[in-house]
Amino acid sequence: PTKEKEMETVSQEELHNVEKSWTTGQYPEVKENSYPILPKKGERNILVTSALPYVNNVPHLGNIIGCVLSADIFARYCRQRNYNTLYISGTDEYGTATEAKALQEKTTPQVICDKFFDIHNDVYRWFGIGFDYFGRTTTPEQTEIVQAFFLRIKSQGYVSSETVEQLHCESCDRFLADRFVEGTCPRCKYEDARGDQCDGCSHLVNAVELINPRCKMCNTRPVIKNSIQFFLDLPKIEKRLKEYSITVEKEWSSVARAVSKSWLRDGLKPRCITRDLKWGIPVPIEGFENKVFYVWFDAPFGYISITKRYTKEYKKWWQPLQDTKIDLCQFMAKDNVPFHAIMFPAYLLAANQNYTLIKYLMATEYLNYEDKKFSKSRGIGVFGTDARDTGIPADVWRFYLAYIRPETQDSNFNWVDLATKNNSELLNNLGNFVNRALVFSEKFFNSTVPPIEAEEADWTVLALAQRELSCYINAMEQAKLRDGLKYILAISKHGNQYMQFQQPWVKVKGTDDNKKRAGTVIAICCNLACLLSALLAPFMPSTAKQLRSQLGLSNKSYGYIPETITNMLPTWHKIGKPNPLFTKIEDQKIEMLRKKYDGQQETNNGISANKVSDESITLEAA
Ligand code: MET
Repeated sequence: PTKEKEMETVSQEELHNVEKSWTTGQYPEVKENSYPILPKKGERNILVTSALPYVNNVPHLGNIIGCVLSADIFARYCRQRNYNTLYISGTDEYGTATEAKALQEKTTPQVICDKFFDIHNDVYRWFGIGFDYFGRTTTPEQTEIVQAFFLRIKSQGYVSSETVEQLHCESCDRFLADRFVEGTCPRCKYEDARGDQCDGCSHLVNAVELINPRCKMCNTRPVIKNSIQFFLDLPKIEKRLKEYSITVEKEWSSVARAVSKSWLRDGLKPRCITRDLKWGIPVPIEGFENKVFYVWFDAPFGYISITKRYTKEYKKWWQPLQDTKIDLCQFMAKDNVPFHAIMFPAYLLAANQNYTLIKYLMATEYLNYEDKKFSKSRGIGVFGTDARDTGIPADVWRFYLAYIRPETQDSNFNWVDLATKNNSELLNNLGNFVNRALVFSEKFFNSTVPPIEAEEADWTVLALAQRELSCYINAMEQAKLRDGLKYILAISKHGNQYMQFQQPWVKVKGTDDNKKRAGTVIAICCNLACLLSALLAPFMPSTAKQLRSQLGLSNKSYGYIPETITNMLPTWHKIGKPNPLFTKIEDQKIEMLRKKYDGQQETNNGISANKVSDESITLEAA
């Protein structure tokens, strides 16, 4: 319960409960996973995905916290709770954006995909994202699954065909996807409107209505031609979609629920799922040889095909036996919600083959950068490998991004705030607490955990920690990661206050009884440090590893995340060598970094900046 916490008092019941769990509770190990990770009957099985990033963009901090990092923190939490957890993601490689990028760089889409796949992979690796598998959509598995799904959905009566008007460039001999055509906006007469949206009045544009349309590649005037396309009959599936939605949406993040509700309220219309493009999955129907599937038809199946690349037993996750329950948890930014709340479930329901449907849709709002929008072309914001170049450790980035995660509204990245949070929360609060606990054990008790004879003050700090722990679990189960992190910091704050009040460094020099008291206090603090190492691990895995090695714990696991506080370190447990976990970030450094990424600099990492690759990220979604 996230109820407001009373001032630092605890009830008799809380004291009693924590004493009981401390003295009788068992502390389990985290089970070791062996390949392949598969769901099991009667256990909690969690399939975690993050939206598959478009391959033509270099991800920025907002993309990272919106998708792969949030999903990673959640998946790590699940693993430390001993849930069977599989975390997959990969790059989304088809579609016009890739084709446009290839044209611009005068190369083939495949070359673009290979190059950007490596960039994504590098960036995520550096951020410590622990995918069980990071794949891509340009695989034979993807083609096979998408084509088979299409045929199946068609055979179930959910696909129709219709003739649509499209712009065709005679000189390039191709139909022009929206982003390949420009012209005058029919509404505001702005001359450089794109085929999907006008930058002059920011209204959506229908490409065939542009005045004086011109092909972006050769500048000639395209003609209107008819073309036949396949449509998904969403109205036909609407009722089933609504029934399903009602059962799951309660648990979705608020923005996800709002978007899904408004789509269903407005009523669904048939959606075109094929395109006259070259770069995509071919439509396996006679007469449609020159068409491919729309990228938002193929992309969601990437989750399935990437799981198939991971294990040939992928159906155990996607078409589980009746008695095996799978919780599919999908992470994304809000612009992706319609495709996961409506489209993907519609495809799966239309197939009528008991596919695993989304259970938790964890969408975030947007992250701004110093009150502006991230823009690769204008050099605003931290992109790709920039974070690594700052010299700030990946874990500190992870911490700060989780701290400002746009969970309930858009949020803002701010350099000064990053330094403040690092210096106050990590260094002075958390780092200071665990370091003092360990240094006192080293200095006064020969690096061991002394025996505990707990009194009311000790039970009280444990009861306070228990309160935060319960809130932490509750928040994390709902992927409220930002809250989860704050409960961790609250535990170390209680720890610091307790230590400050008990002054073990004074008591250790007093009478025998005083010495015993000091021992108890230090042992309690070491135990809290141990608890903190487990709770922190999803957010800051390498810091947690260091802390666990300083605590003298094997680095095989990050530690089980318990629901109730137990004694985790036996009496006389030998700890390792204490070392500060965090370093101060100085003002000058922050000032330098703030200047460097505020749009004044040249684009800096060798990836040519351009309009198509960033400002139009959401266009495919339109
Ligand atoms: N590529 C999409 C995006 O980056 C997400 C696809 S998820 C199946 O918005």
